[in-house]
Amino acid sequence: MADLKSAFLKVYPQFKSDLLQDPAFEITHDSRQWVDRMLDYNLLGGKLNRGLSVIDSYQLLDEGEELTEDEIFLASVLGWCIEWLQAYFLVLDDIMDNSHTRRGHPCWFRVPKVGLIAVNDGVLLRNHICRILKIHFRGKPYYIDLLDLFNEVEFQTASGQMIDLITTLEGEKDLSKYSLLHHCRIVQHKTAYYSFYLPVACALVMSGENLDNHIDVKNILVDMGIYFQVQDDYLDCFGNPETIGKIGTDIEDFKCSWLVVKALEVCNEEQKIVLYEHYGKADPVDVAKVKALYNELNLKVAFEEYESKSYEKLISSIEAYPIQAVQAVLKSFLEKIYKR
Ligand code: GPP
Ligand code: MG
Ligand code: MG
Ligand code: MG
Repeated sequence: MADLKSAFLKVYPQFKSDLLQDPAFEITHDSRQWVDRMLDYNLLGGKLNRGLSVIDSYQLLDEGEELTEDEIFLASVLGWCIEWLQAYFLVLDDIMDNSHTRRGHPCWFRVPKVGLIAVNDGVLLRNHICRILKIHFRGKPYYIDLLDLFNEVEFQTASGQMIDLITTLEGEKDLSKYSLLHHCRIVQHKTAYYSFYLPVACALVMSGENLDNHIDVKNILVDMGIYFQVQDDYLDCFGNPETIGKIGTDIEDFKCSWLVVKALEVCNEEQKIVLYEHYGKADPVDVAKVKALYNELNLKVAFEEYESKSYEKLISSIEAYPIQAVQAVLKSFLEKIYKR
C-alpha cells in the first residue's frame, strides 16, 4: 500500500506540469504561480483514499495479475481525476458550509488574498479533470463512457449538495422535516456516488466492462457511502479536530446530520424543545447545549450500534455477490473505512 501511494504521488507533478503548460491558455508567471499553489494546497495533504482505490480496484478486478506500468499509470490518471473532483467539491463546500479548517489548515477561501477567488478556483479544478482525461484517454474506445461517468456523478453530487443546503435555508429552519429518509437522500447523492461508486466504476470502465451490468455493485457501494457519511456526521461533533483535520460546523449550520435525526427519534418532548431552541445557532452556548443533549441521549452508543449493524449488513450483501474479484474490491473498500 505504501508502494502504491508513493507510485501514485510520483505522477502528480506530471499532471500539474501539463496543466501549467496548457496550450489553450497563454499562462503568465503570476497565473502559473497561482495555479501551482492552489493545486498543492487543495490536492495534497489528504489520505488520497478515493484516488488510490481506483488502482486497488483495478488490480483486484484483474484477479491479482501483476499490472503493467502502463496500466498502473492509466489507473493513476483516473485516481487523480477523482482527487481533483474531490478538491473542487471541498473548496466550494467549505465556502457554503462556512467552515474553518480542512486537512489541518485554514480552508482555501480563508487564506489571505484568496477569498471568493476560491469560487473560480473550484471551477478551474473542475475543468482540469476534462483536460487531464483528454490528454490521456482521448484515443481510448471508452473515453466517452468516462466523460459520461464523471458528468453523471458530478450531477448527482451537486443535486445532493442542493438538498443539503436548501434544507437549512434561513427563515425556514424546521426540524420537523428532518427524518432518516431525508438524511439518506442527501448523503446518498452528495457523498456516496463520488466517494464510493466512482472509483470502482472507473476501474470497471478501464477493464472494458459495461456499467449497466453492475447495478448490484453500485447499490452496495452507495450503501457503503451512506455509512461513510454517517461516520462523517458523527465525527463532525465527536471527532477530534486534530485527527479529522477539520472543525465541525453541522450544529451551527442547521445540517440534516445523522446525529440530529437520531436525537429527534429518541428524545422526549422536553428534550425536543431544547433541540428546537438551540439547533442551528452560531453562538457556542447554543452549540454546547445541543452537544450536552446528544450526550444525554447516548448518541455515541447509538452510533456504535449503527456502525456494527451497517458493517454486518454490508458484509452479507458483499458475500452474496457472485463474483469473487468484485467481492474482494468491495471488502477492501469496507475494511478501509470501518471504525475509521
Ligand atoms: C460532504 O459534505 C459533501 C461534499 C464535499 C460534496 C460537495 C458538493 C459540491 C457540489 C460542492 P460535508 O459538508 O459533510 O463534508 P465535510 O464534513 O468534509 O465538510
Ligand atoms: Mg462541509
Ligand atoms: Mg457540506
Ligand atoms: Mg461533514
